[in-house]
Parts: sequence; structure tokens; C-alpha cells
Amino acid sequence: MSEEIKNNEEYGAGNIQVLEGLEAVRKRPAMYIGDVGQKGLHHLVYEVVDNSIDEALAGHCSNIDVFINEDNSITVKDNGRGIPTDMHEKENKSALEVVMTVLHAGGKFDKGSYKVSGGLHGVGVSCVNALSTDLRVEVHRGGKKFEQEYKIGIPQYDVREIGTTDRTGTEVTFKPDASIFVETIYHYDILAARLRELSFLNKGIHLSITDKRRKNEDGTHVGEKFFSEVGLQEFVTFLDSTRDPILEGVIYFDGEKNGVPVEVAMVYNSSYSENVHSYVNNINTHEGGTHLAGFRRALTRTLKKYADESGLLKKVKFEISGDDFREGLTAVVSVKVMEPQFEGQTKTKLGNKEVTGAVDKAVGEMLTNYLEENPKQAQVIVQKVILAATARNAARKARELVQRKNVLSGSGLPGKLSDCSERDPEKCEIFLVEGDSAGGTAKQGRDRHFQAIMPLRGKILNVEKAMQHKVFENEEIKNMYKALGVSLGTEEDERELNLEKLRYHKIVIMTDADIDGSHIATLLLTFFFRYLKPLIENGYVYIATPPLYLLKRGKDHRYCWDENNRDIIIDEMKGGKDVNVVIQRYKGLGEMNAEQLWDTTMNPEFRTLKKVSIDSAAEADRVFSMLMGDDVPPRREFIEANAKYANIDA
Ligand code: 0RA
Repeated sequence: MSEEIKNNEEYGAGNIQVLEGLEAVRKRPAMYIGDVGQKGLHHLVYEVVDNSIDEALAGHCSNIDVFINEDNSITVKDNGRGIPTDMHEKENKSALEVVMTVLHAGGKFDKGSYKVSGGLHGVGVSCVNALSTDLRVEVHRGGKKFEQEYKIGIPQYDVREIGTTDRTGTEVTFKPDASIFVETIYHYDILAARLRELSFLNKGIHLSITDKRRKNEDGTHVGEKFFSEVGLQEFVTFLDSTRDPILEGVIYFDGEKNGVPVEVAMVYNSSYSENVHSYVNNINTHEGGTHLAGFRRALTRTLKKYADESGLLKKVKFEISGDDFREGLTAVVSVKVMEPQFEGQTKTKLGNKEVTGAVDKAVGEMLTNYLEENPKQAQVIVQKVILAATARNAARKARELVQRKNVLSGSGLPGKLSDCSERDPEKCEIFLVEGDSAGGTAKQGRDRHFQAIMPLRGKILNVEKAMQHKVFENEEIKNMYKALGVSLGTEEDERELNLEKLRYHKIVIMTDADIDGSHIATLLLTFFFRYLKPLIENGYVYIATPPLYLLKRGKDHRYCWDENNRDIIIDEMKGGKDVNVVIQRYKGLGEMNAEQLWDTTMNPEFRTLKKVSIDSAAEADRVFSMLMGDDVPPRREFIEANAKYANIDA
């Protein structure tokens, strides 16, 4: 045990248990918060905010304010009842101290309350405490102000009264421990996106974020306020703000079925993609589950019944599949479940069987009412479904054609692929390289044992705007399927990608470090996101980072990746002397020779690959549709305001 622990007053059995708990968290932080990188770091904030959200859901809190302080500590302030500060009989200390130091103590006082919130790991604020060098809690309750401070979870003094107050609430300030987290800088955008999402998912709560590290031109701190009066209705409108709606208004349900609170909102747009997002207790269930199954079942059944009865399907000669009802659909399904069971690879798939029926009932009722009350809109939906089915039928024919020739399955590699000799996918890498000439250089520069090169010619298809059969007919895309060795499932679940024969576990997008290059990378990422998402979810997709500059002084050659770095290195190379350093700006991969490309961008010893991940699927959807859609102004705004891949945490 550490010094600090020994030096701190006496210890009863309760205290020993507390210390053991805190030590367990510090020893295996990833077990409690997922990881110690950027995700885990931000997770700490969600954990604290979730407690305040619970207080709000219990009906006692209307405002939650988050501050990123100048030193990258975080403050979360709410106007709830305040964590109780009275003596906890058994533990012989303040209830506040118990909440802050005992694992999973969080909600125990408030029996019978409806605790549904909670981060993915639902570990409670004591974990945040254990992983913070400093944490301070201030409680306003019963006209009095209280405080307590901790270091790595250990109280520095007993809870003390520090004055009077005319409000109630809880305020927690914590500084993540830099000896545990490999990243300690908070990203405003990540936190803001989560708070926005929380405001949509929990209507009526005022949330705000303030970044005290940055100021606007008028001297105020950078920040945003989030408030949603109508919940998911606003969420789907926000998600679809860059798509063209084909209906007026939002189809919406909010209520309880079989004792399960269900909220659903949906709209149809003129696009071809399906964007259905599901949440359980405010957690994004990426892998879906029983609630999503209920949604789909009711959607298909209700629309099919309506279409059949309306006689609109008489002329349709082929089967309409479930997917056809979801083309151009944007929807959010949010349920609250008392004891959620999470399954699946990333534990984001709801397993509770009783939820299927609840959502099915809710959606069936919602849609039946809507279709009855809005016959014109109902027509629009059915026409859209028929169009989707017709296109899918055409796509199936196209796909069968190519499948027969084995184009979309692993056998037969594309001619342009320069494969590696290794066969173990875990060791293999494939570089998707923009242009034949850069492809040639990469082929010369690579280590052919484990690195394959696939040059991509010309423009990559914008899958956001193309119908499915066009996507499967595209040469470059067919080649990518072939090279990667992934195949599609059967027609019904064609999004079920078969990864068994995946030939590479590192798929590296390598494009020029200029605007065109980043556009091509975005197009490729859009394709991966829409058609090969599991590859991203499994962490197989990367972006190469070629250098921007070569600095030369005699035989001394140095590379750098940004302007800042360039200037520092120039100074270093000059060493205070008045000598000439030649600066070469690389405009494209083509300007490097094979050896340079290997040294800087491909050699695993020296390169930096950025792993592509999906922070928030909902936000990713919106951004892809915006970046790839027709709506130019928001796209320009976005590209100007952000570096390359805003919400793709690459
Ligand atoms: C348990 C009981 C009560 C309040 C809270 C927990 C509470 C916890 C947090 C965490 C962040 N903000 C919070 N606000 C409240 C109050 C029980 C009562 O007053 O009867």
C-alpha cells in the first residue's frame, strides 16, 4: 500500500475495504472504465454526469453544467438535492464520503428510485475518484455548504461545513491521474457531442459545457447550451438536417409498454441509407438487440399490412424485404430498462427478451395511428418502399451476376493487387493507395512479406449518393471486396459481413496530404462506414500519415509532419549557425521515392498510423451524410472549422 495511505489516521475494517476497492480500480483501470486512452478519459466525465442525470430523471434536477478547466480538470455542477451528508450509521462516516469512496455505493440510499442512467460500465463516481490525483466535492443541502477533498480517492479530511447557501446541488471537480491515463487533454467536441446527445435523450434537462481553456472573440469562454423540449423528435431532425425529408413532421411515440418506458422517433428522407440508432438507459447500443428487433418487426409488419390493404402492392411482382422498409429511414429508439443485460462483442447489444414486445407494441401503435391519420404521408412512405424494393431487385440481379463470377467473394484476387507472401491475416497489412504512380512507389518501398499494395484509380464512388446496385457494380469497390476477402451475406441480411476470410487485419488508407487526398480518404471512409462497418468496429482500419516536409542540410535529412514541428527542427539543424536548410514541401506521395515512403510512412518501426474509430455512431452518420451530401454550405462550414475527420477519432 502506498505511503499516503499509511500516513493517514487510523483504519477500521470499513476503511481497509475502501482502500482495497480503490487500489483494485487503480491496478486495473481498464476493467472499470474500458481503457486508459482518450475514451477512458472522457468516460470519467460521463460517469459523473450520469449521476446528475439520474437525479434529474428522478425529478429533482433541471440543470447540469460541465466545465473544462484551464488545467484540464473537469467540474460537473448540478442543482439536484445534493448528495446526503448525514452520518452513515454502519460506516460511521458521512454518507457523502461513502458515495465518493465505496465502489458501487452511488444509488444505494435512494431505494425505490428509478435509476436507469449509468455509463456503459456503470461504475460510479468512486472510480473517478480513485483515478484522480485530486477531487473535490461540494454539496449544497439543507441551507448549508459542505466539502471534502481526496487524492487518488483517499479523503484528505472529514466532510466539513463551509458556510450557508440558499440553493441545493452537487459540484464535483476532478483531475485525472496522468500516471494512469496516457491521454489527459479533454476534447471539447467529444464532450459537447455527448451532452447534446444526452439532452435529446432526456428532454427537459438543461445541459451546458464551458471550455475555460479557450475564449471567443468577445472574451467569453467557448461553450454551448443544450436543451430539448421534445426529445427524440428533435434528435432525428438534427440527425437528418443535411438530408431531404420526404414527410412533414416526425413520427413519434413516448410512453410505457409492459412497464418499459419507450421513446421512438422516425422520419424518412430521400437517401438510400438506413440510420436507425438505439439506446438503452442513454447508452448507444451499437450492436442493437431486443429493442431494435421489436422496432424492426413492428415497422415491417405495420407498413406491410397497410400497403397490402391499400392495394398499392398489386403491381409489385417480387418480395418486399425488411430492408426495403428501412431505406431512407432515420430513427432513434430509446428504452429505459431496470436491469439491462448487455451482450455482444462490445457489450452494446441488449439481451432482455421482454423489451422486444414492449417496443413492438409501441411502434405498432405509433405507426398504425400515423398511417390512419395521415393518408397522404402514408402513400409517400409506401411509394418509397416500392421504389426501394424495385432497386433492390435490380441490385440483386447485378450482384448475382458478379457473385457468379466470384467478384464479391474472396476467390480470385484483383490484378492490380500486389499481395504479400504472409498468409496469417493478423500479420498482414494492405495499403489502399491513391493513384497508380504512388501505388508503384509503395510497391517498391514495402516489405513484401507482410505488406500488400492496392492502387486505387481515379475517383472513388460516393456511396452516400449511389444506389446499392451501383455500388456493387463499381470496379474499384469490387476490387476492394476481392482483395480484402470479405463477402456479403444472403439477401436478407446482406449487411452481415462475413469476416472469416478477411485477409488483412490492418487496412491502411494512404493518400496525399492535401485537400484532394483528404477528400479521397473521406470517400473511402464513407464506403467503409456504410458497407464495411465491422472492419472499423474491429479496429482494422487505419490512416497513414505521410510527412509534409523534408528538411535537408548536407547529408542530414529530416522529415516533419506539421509547420510547428518543421520550425523547431529547422532551428535544431541550424544549431544557432547561419547555415542553409533546404525545405521541401511534399505535395503528394508521388514526390517521395520508395525508400523515403518506407522510412516515413510504411515502416512499422517509425510510422504513425491513425486508427479509425466511431465515437458516436449517430454523429458519424450525420457528418458523413453532410460531407458527402449535396448541401454545400454546412459542408464548407464543417471542413473549414475542423481538421480532417472531426468525429472519426482517427
Ligand atoms: C442519493 C440520495 C440523494 C441524492 C443523491 C443520491 C444525489 C447524488 C448525486 C450525484 C450527483 N448529483 C447528485 N445529486 C443527488 C438524496 C436523497 C434525499 O434527499 O432524500
